[in-house]
Amino acid sequence: QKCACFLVASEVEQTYIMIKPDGVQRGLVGEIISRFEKKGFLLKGLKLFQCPKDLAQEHYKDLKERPFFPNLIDYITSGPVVCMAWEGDGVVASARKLIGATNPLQAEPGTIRGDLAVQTGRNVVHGSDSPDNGKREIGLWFKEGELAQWESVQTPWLIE
Ligand code: IDP
Ligand code: MG
Repeated sequence: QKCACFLVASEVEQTYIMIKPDGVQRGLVGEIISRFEKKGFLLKGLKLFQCPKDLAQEHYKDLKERPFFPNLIDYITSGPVVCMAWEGDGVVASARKLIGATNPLQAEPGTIRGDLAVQTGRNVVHGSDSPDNGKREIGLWFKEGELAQWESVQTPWLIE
């Protein structure tokens, strides 16, 4: 059996989900991963990682003119994050719904931010906002060989 571990450009939609340092420090890693697992998406990549400043700046480059940008970079690099790649049809938009609004006070109960956070500047989790950004961000945060190629035994019970 060949090792089937590549960083492949999958045909299936993928999103980059990241548990931010506050989520790690607050012991919410299991809870947050569990929401995506239970929903039925496929976990393709997962690691605990201390983000360097230049990567945080690249990831959030569209926000670099915003007044909160320096604080955002300090926040994201303040401790380890959990990097994940999740796959499935419609995963980008669905993950954004599971995560909830940027401001946790406006996020609906039942969403991750709605249930687990109170401030925009400490909103525990990131999710890509488009399939193109999903690809871009997975390419930024994961190296070749870090994504797994596998099939879940649950798939026939999730997808008809
Ligand atoms: P998103 O994470 O819901 O996609 P974006 O607008 O893309 O929201 O902002 C990226 C991240 O920047 C937010 O999740 C939050 O951590 C931070 N952020 C956005 N707006 C503010 C703000 O007004 N004050 C502090 N931090 C902010
Ligand atoms: Mg965003």
